[in-house]
Amino acid sequence: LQQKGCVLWFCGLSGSGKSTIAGALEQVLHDKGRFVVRLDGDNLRTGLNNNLGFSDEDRLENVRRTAELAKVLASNGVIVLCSLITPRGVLRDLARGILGRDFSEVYVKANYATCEARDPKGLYAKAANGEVKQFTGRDSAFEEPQEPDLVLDTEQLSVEDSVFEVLEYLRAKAIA
Ligand code: GGZ
Repeated sequence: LQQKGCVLWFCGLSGSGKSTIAGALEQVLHDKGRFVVRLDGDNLRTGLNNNLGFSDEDRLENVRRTAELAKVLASNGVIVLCSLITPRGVLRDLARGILGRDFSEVYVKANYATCEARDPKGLYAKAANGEVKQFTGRDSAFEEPQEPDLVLDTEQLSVEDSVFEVLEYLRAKAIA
């Protein structure tokens, strides 16, 4: 019997913890015997989406392609963990429209100052001195999700706490 697929769509600022949480969650779900695929914005931008930048148009196409790919995977029983900034309501609505019932919006919440202090890749420093343009939360808008299915406040929660929250959510939805 094929298990039910789904898409957990992690949105939030660069450095908010999307990829870290998705990585830890992948381990746990894998250990439970589930087939998990991660689609990470930053990674996809080196291949499938390597012709896209950070304009509004390109971000839309980035989200569209990723959602279409996630749809194929989820329909094959995969739990798909997408981590893309997805900075605007229209982008999240686009993904939800493509994925329908399989889609869950998970807001990985940390504010700009927190992410700037973490700055794991040095991008906030580069944005501050103009080396990175159209930087989300600085030159390019980040609209807070209004009705996410789940919020993970990474200023308060550890990675393990966030993973636990997602597992509870999946259990409630009878997915894992
Ligand atoms: C935002 C940028 C930018 C700009 C490069 N703005 O934290 P990261 O480094 O590893 O992941 C970020 C990634 C954002 O790509 P997404 O595909 O997730 O974005 S979107 O959903 O908006 O299409 C960041 C890096 O790329 N990065 N330049 N200007 N993030």
